[in-house]
Amino acid sequence: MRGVPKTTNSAVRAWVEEMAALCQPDRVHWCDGSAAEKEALTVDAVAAGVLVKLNQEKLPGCYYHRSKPNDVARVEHCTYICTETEAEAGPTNNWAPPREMKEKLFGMARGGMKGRTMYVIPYLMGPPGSSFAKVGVELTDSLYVVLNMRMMTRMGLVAYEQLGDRTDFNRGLHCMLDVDPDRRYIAHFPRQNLILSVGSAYGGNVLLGKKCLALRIGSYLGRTEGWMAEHMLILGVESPSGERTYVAAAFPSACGKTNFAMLVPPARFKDWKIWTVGDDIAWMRPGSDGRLYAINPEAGYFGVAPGTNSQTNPNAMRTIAQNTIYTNVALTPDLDVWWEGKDGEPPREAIDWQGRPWTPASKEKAAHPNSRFTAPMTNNPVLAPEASDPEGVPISAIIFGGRRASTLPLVFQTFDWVHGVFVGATVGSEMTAAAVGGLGQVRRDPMAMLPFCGYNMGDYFRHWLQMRKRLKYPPRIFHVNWFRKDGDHHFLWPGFGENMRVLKWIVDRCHGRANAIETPLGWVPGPQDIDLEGLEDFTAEKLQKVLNIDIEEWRRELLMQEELFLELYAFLPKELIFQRELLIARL
Ligand code: GTP
Ligand code: SPV
Ligand code: MN
Repeated sequence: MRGVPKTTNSAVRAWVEEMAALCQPDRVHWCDGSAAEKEALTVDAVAAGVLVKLNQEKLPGCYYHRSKPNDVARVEHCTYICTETEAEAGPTNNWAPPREMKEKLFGMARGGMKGRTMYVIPYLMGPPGSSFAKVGVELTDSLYVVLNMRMMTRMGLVAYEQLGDRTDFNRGLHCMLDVDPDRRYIAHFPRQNLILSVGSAYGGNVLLGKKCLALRIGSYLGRTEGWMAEHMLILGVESPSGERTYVAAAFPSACGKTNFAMLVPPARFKDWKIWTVGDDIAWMRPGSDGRLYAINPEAGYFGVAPGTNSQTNPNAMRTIAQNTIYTNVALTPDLDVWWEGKDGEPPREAIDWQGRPWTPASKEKAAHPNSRFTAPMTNNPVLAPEASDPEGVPISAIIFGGRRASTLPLVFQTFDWVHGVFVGATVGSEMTAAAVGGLGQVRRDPMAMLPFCGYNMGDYFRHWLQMRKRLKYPPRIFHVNWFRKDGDHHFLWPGFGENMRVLKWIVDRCHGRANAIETPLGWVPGPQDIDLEGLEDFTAEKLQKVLNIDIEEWRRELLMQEELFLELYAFLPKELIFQRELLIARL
C-alpha cells in the first residue's frame, strides 16, 4: 500500500515512489504533522513496544524509550562525506566516492522495510516563510524518528507549503535494518542534497534534520550560498532597562549549550533576563544593515538528561515536565524517570537504561551518560518570541568554549575577527558520551564543528575569514571555559546560572562599557570586572585561579594545536598560520 500522497509536488512523489520500490515496505504513511496523527502514532508506538507510557499524573504526555545498548550515541567513525574528490571532504572527515557509497547503502536498503511501514516526514528547518528556511523529506521505518522529528522540526504540511513545486528539498532515507554497529553508516552527499542513514535508530544518526541536514549539508550549502551553519546556541540577554543583546555560542557536544541557552540569572542579577532562541544550531548570514543575523532552524530540544535538575537548569526541568520523550534514562516502579544528577535521592529501585534491575548499590549508572530528552521548544518558559521571527536576531557576540580541566581561563575576548577565527579553529575539548569512543581525551574540535563540518575544514576556516568582509558590524568573539578544575578535580567555577556573571561582562564588552586587561591570549577581565557579589565561598583568589594564564601550560597547548595544523596544513588559510606565530611571539 503506497498510501495517499499529501503533496502534489511531483519531485517528492517520485522520490517516495522510488525509495518505496527499493525498500519494499508493506505500507507507506504520509505524515501530515497533525495532532490527531501524533496521537494515533503514539498509540502505535506503545503497542509496538517502542514507547512506554509514563506516569501521566506526574508526567502528562510523556513517554519513555530505550534504544539498543549498541546504539546510544553518534558514531563518527561511521559518518561519511561523499564528495567527488577526497580533498573536498578534507582530512577531518571520512570520505567515500558518492557512487560507491550510494551503491552500497541502496544495496543494504533493498527490501529493508519488508513487513514494515515507511513514514514520509516532510519537515521545515527554520520559521515558516523565512528566507533562511530549508525543507527536507525524511523517509524512515522508525516510529521513534517520526515522533521525535515532529518535536525537533516544523513537521508536516507546512513544509510542503514552503516547498511549493520546487525540487530543491533535502532527500533523506533512514532504514533501521537490524541495528548492527558493523552495518551502520551515516552518509552525506552534499552535491545531491542527499542523506542515507542505515543501521542506527538513535538521535543525531537518524533525526536527519539536525546534525545531517542543519549542520553537515547546511555548512556545505552555507559556503556556496554565503551563509553559515554552526553548532551554536542562540540566546537573548535582556538588561534591566530592556536592552536586548543576542549572543551565539559554540561549545562541543555535551559541553553546556542547552544549559547556557536556558540560564536563570542568580539573585544578584534578578532584573536581568535570558531568553532562549536556540540550544544547538544556528544558521547565520549578513543582514542588509551589515550585522550578522541568526535563526534557530530547529523547533525542539534533544538535550542531555544527566546533570539536569532544578538547581542546574530549572527551565529545562519545566520544559520536560510534559509532552516529552525520554531516551535511555532509568525507569522507576511508578513509571517516573530518573538519571544521575536529577533532584532528590536516587530511587530505591529502578530499571536501568539497558532494561536491567538497578539499585543505588549498583556499580553501573542507571541512566546512560548520553541519555536524552526530546521536548518541543514551546514548552520552554523562557522561549524567546524571536525564535519564530523569519528575519532572525542580530548577533553581537560569538562565544567559543570547550571542556578543559586546565590551561583555558574562564573567559577572554579575542583581539579581532581573524584572531577570533584562530581561537575558534583551535578549540580543544575533552570528549564526551555524545559520540562513541575516546571519552575524556582532549581533542581539537574547531568551532565545535569537527563532527559536523560537511566539507574541508581548511575551506571552512577560509569561509569564516571571508564572512568578515560582508559584515559592517562583526560580532565580537570570545572564549569561555566553565570546566577548569583544581588539584582535587573539583570544578573551580560554579557554572550554570552563575555563568551570567561572565555573560554580563561579555555583553558589557560588546557595548563598550566593561574593562579588560591585555594578555597574550586576548582581553581578560581584571579582578574587579567580574561581579562576584552574592557568590558565596568564591574568593578573589579563586577568581584569580580560574582566570590564570600559565605559560608552561600554554607551551603544551601550542604543541597540541600543532597537531591539527599539521593535519590540515595543505589547506590552512595563511592568516591562521600567521595568527599562530603571533600567539607564540606574545607568549
Ligand atoms: P549537545 O546537545 O550534545 O550538543 O550538548 P550541549 O552543549 O547542549 O550540553 P548540555 O547543556 O546538555 O550540557 C552537557 C553536560 O554538561 C550536562 O551534564 C550539564 O549538566 C553539564 N554542564 C552544563 N553547563 C555546565 C556548567 O556551567 N558547569 C558544569 N560544571 N557543568 C555544566
Ligand atoms: C550532539 O551530539 O551534539 C547532539 C546530540 O546535539 S545528537 O543529536 O545525537 O547529535
Ligand atoms: Mn549538539
